[in-house]
Amino acid sequence: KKRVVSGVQPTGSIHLGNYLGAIKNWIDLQNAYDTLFFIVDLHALSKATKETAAIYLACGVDPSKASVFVQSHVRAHVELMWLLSSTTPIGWLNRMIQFKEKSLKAGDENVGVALLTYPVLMASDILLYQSDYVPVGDDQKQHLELTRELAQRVNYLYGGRKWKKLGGRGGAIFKVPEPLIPPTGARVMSLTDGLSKMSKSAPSDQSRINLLDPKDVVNNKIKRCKTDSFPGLEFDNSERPECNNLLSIYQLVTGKTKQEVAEECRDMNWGTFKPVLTDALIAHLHPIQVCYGEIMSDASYLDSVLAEGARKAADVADNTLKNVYQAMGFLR
Ligand code: AQP
Repeated sequence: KKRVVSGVQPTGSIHLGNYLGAIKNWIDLQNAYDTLFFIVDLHALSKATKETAAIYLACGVDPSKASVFVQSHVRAHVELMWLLSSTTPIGWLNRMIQFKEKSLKAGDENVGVALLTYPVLMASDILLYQSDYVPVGDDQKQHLELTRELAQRVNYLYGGRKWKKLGGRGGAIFKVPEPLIPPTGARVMSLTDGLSKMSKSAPSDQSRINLLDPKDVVNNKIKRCKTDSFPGLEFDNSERPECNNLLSIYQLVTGKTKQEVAEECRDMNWGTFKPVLTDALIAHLHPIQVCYGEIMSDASYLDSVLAEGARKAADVADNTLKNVYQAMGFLR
C-alpha cells in the first residue's frame, strides 16, 4: 500500500476549515492507503493536544486502520530535524514565503529561530515515514517542495554507491513524496470576511464554526455572519465571496452536489437560507460531538490509542533514522 502522512496543529479549537479541508478527507484516505495522522504539537506547543486527538477519532479516523499519534511522542522527529538542518542551506529557508511574511511583521528580535527552521521539522515529519503522498493546501505547497528538495539532496550526498555498499536500498535513503491535492472547494472562508480563510488564530470566534460549538452558538454565528444584498443566492460570483462560502459549506456538510445546491438555493434569500444552513450544520456536527464526549469520558482509551499509534509510528521512523545516521557516517 502507498503511504500518506498528515496532521493538524493543536493551536486552538479545531474548526470547520480544518475539518472540511483536512480531517474529513482522511476518512477516505485511511481506506485506500497506509495512513499516519499525527497531532503536530512540536510546531506549536499547547494544551489542546488531547482534545485534537479526540476530535480526529470523533470525526471517523479509525485507529485500527490509521496510526494516530502525537508528534512529540516519537523522538525521531526532533533527531532527524537536527541531522537535516546541517544539510539545509539557510538560503532555502530564507526564501520561504510564510517565514518572510511572519518575520517581516514581527521583526527579527521578536521571532524565534523555529519560525525559520519549521520547514525542516515538517520535512522530518514526512521523510521519516517514507511517505508516498502528503495532502497539502495551497499555503503548504512551498514547504512540501522544500521537503522534496531536501530528500533529493540527502539521497545525492549520502546515498549512492557508498550507501549501497552499506546495504542501503537502491541508493535512496528517503522516498521523495508527492503532493496530494485535496478535492476542490475545500477551502473554507471566515464567516466575517469571505476573502480570508477560516482560521484558529483569528481573534474573533465569530469568524469560525468550531467543531465543538453547541447548537445555540452555531445558530448565533450563522445569524450574525456577513452576507450581502444581492437578490437570490449563487456560487462563483467574485463580488459575493460570502455567498459562495456559505453555499460551499452547505454543500460539503449535506453531501449534495454543487448543481443540486445551486438549484435548491437560487431563489432563496438570506432569511430562508440561514436556518436551512444552521440545521444542516447542527445535524452534521451532532454525532461528532456525541462521539467526542464519549471518547473524552474514558481517558484510558485515548491514552492507549495514542501509545499504540506512537509505537507503530516509531517502528517506521526509527528505521529511517538509523539509516540516516549510518549513511551520514556516524559511529553506531
Ligand atoms: N479555512 C480552511 N479551509 C480549508 N482547510 C483549512 N485548513 C486550515 N484552515 C483551513 C487545513 O487544516 C489543516 C491543519 O492546519 P494546521 O493546523 O497545520 O494549520 P493552518 O493551516 O495554519 O490552520 P489554521 O486553522 O489557519 O491555524 P492557525 O490559525 O493556527 O494558522 C491543514 O491541512 C490546512 O490546510
